[in-house]
Amino acid sequence: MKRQAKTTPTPLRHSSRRVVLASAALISLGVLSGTLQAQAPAPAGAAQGLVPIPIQLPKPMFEGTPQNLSVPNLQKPLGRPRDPFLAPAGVTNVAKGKKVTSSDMEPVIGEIEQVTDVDKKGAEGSFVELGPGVQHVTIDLGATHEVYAVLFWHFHKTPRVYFDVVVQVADDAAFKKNVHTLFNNDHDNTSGLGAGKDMNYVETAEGKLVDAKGTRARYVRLYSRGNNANELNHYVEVEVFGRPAK
Ligand SMILES: [Ca+2]
Ligand SMILES: [Ca+2]
Repeated sequence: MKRQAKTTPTPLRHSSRRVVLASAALISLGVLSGTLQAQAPAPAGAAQGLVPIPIQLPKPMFEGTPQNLSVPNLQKPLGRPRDPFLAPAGVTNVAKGKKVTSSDMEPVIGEIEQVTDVDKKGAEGSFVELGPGVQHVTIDLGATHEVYAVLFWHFHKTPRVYFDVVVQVADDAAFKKNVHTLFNNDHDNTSGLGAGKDMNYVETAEGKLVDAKGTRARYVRLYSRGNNANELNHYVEVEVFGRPAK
């Protein structure tokens, strides 16, 4: 009896240990494949006919991303280049050269057309400066598009955080019809567009990329409310990656 009692649980212990080891192996395989996927996402998306959108980044004006900015709810820098963003083949920057209107049509510096003029340089002369407080720019894509990503640079000459950034798309210029909010980091609803859960971020030459998930829209609007250096609002460029809706 004593021997049986002693030996019977032994195989159980072994087999449960094997299960634990097998699980650990599976978990590490999962982690490994996750890592591989992050480094080379094209093959994963290729099965669904997805390819990286053709992003061309401007020359960086500073190294790295400083973390000593005293801004609450600030997203940690990724510490490496952003992963390629996948969308259907043929998706391009459909905002290029498109008409832009703004809550401030008489900019302090520059012209409103600079928002979609393809110049993404961080230097003086390559950004438009809008007045203080809540301001927005609205891009008319000219027709309904499937929008996959909105990529924008407020300013990247020096590291800055722009406040209450909200990105919306709609069917009409007045933003009454079929309005979708794609990004909103106005957590306390200062701008009255609803409280958002997105984080503050530091502007860099990579720009801010917002996933638009193929939403159908004709108009794209971006709001901001000054930045950590001054009360003014700036835009270097806004790109909208999409294709005409069928
Ligand atoms: Ca520009
Ligand atoms: Ca706010």
